[in-house]
Amino acid sequence: MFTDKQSFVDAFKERFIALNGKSIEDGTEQEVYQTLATMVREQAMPKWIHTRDRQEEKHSKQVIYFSLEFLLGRFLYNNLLSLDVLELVRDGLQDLGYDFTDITELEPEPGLGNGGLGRLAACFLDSLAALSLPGHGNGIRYRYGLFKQKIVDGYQVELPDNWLRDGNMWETRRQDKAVEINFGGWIEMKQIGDRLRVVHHPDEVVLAVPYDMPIIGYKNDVVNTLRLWNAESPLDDEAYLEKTKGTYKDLLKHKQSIATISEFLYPDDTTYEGKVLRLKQQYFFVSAGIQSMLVSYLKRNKSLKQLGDHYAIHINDTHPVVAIPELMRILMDEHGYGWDEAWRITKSVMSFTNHTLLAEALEKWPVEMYQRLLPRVYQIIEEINRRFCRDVLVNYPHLESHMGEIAIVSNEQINMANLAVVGSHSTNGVAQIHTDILKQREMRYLYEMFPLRFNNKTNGITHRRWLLKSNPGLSDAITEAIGPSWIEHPNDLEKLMDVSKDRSFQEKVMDVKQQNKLDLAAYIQEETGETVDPHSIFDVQVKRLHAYKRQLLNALHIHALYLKIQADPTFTMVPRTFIFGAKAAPGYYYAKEIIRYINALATLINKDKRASQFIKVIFLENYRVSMAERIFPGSDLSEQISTASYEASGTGNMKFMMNGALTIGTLDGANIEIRDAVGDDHIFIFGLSPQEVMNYKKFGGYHAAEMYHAHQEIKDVVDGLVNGTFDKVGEYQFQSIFDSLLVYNDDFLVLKDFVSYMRAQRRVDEVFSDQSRWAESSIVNTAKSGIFSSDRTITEYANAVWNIKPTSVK
Ligand code: 4GP
Repeated sequence: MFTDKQSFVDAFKERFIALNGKSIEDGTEQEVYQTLATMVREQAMPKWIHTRDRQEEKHSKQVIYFSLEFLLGRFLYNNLLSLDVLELVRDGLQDLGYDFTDITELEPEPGLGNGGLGRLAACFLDSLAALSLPGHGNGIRYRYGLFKQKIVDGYQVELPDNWLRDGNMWETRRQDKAVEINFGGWIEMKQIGDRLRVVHHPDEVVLAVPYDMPIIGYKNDVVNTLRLWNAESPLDDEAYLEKTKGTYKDLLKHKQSIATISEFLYPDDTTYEGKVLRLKQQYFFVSAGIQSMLVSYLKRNKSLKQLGDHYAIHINDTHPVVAIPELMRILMDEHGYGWDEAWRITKSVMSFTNHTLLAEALEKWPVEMYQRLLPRVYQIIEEINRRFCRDVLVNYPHLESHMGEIAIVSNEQINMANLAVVGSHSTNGVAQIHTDILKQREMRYLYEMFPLRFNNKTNGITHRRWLLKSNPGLSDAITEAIGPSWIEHPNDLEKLMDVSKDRSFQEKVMDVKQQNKLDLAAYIQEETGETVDPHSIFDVQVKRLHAYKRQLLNALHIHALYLKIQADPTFTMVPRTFIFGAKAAPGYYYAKEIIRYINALATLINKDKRASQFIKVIFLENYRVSMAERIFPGSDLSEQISTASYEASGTGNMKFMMNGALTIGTLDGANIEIRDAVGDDHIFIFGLSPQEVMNYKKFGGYHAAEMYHAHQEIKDVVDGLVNGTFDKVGEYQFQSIFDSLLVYNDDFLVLKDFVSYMRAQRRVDEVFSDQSRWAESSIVNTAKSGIFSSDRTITEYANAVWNIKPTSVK
């Protein structure tokens, strides 16, 4: 244990020798990182055990957050912060001759998620621990996280992310807690004693071995657990050969086939592929998570009747929905409960969040695949469906004609979202508008049947990582102005409203922003070799690349500015640096073409002497959590420009806002709530409303070609995609983008919103030219961002969905 700088330095030297067998003078930075992480772990271990003991002792109800994705980012810095030893470690390392930042950046980044949904899960774990709530994560220990992105001649190239190569300092393998998972095979009804029992004879058994990671609460001694499962062979090698009478080659094949279950995170956040393997992954971590939950529950309780008073399972999107029939199976087949009792218990435990309305992401599984891979689970799904349909016919006969839409099994497919609603006690959307659309459109009939199950929980972000850690300059300025209470009570940021018009505070905030922009400019230089003007507006769009998020609209605006600069020798504007970061799913051709377009614009413009005086375009490759931490603090303008009604919530929008960037955005997702919080004067809203978009989608009436012919500016940029403009810089044309707009009638209404977007951008220029006005808006954004802390979101889930209470461990 270390409590001050000197005790840390002494302990460090000792540990370094013990771990590395050499003195610190001969050490590498990697060894320094590993020694430090080991020491931090040791500091957390007793608290980890203590937290578990206290939670058990107090019979605290626990929530387990089941998620196929946890986009965690690095731990070291946050762990030091939470353990309240950050300063002394930083100073101690300096005394030892090491740069703290260099050391923390050696930590491999667990990118075990695609985007919003996975990052939200990570923020939730942070808030659960910070609020002393008994809440843990359950997921997969992917050997490879989300791919690493390289841009080669404008094209995205994917490389594997071998994040475990040098080991993961935060995990503990818990072999003793391994459980078996059964796949395939056949089902038999067997008389055992006086009961007829279902017996499953699987044809593949996989061992799920948990690796636990401590989730350390902010200065409260709480340490919760993220349990990630690794797939392994249940038999040791000799036993396998003995049992199967196979050869060594068979053994290797068998091991490889099992290992693939926890090998890769699927690099797609809107579609599913590699179907069987993906289904295996889902069942694998869900069954393992439920089994291990029941093992610890049954240590202290005999009956499972009150399971719902002790545990909640949260189903993060449709991926873990198989938890519902799996818990039913265990309750009935392994513990002998009857259907009704098992159903009551299951519903009391389960709750579900939907994260997107995109049809391709609302999973439907072929019946045949389920039957083959999970024969018993499928039987249960079929029975749930049968009872549900009967209920509809008896109690809601007018819904009979909609049966295909609301049934759990229809058209030879299992509708996982329907199963989730029917088999849980709570379904929520992630922003008010998204929940409203779920209720009124997407799930209107289920809503009619179960109105009380539906509720909204607007997303949030952890202000500890996204402000306190990533923006120390602004954090200090805030604390100086209003005191430190905001760190524990983020709503106190509101106190900044009192100083939003104060000139000296405005200057302070703008100085901090300028310094952050200089840092970001230096990072851009390092990453891309481009020099950017730190006094230009840093206009940033960072998020997954998807047509509905409309990076294209942003790119067309840049293209239009370029054409204006070319055409008008007297043209002038407030200089802008357009910054992008985005990964496209490897199989998503169109998204990759947009990346190529942005990079082609960058080549065209950045090389052009005159144009680059006004605008520059930067595409930062391999956008990830650690990069995001460097970008948000240095951003002026946050691009949240999805087609209204398509973005469920967004969370990047909240991170920008908290860091004092102003939003240019559509009335979509949580942008609406951001607008409501800051007021119209402090945000740039443009474009169609959600209702207008939904009307176009439902009734038609939008003709992209009309926009093209009516506005010369639109015609010029759209033509620019294919008229040889990019030949100048050796790039190919962008025919598929051109076609998406004009031949396929612009699904995401990019051209429809173009003029309004251009106008909003000119308003941005105007406001930015008045630095005091901009500063005030920036302060208002930070001041109003407290409600977007995930502490607020988690408190709402804890009270209204999970019914869990803080358990102090001090
Ligand atoms: C995302 C949504 O697209 C985003 O709007 C939301 O903020 C986030 O979930 C968290 O709720 N969805 C996904 C996905 O990442 O894979 O569906």
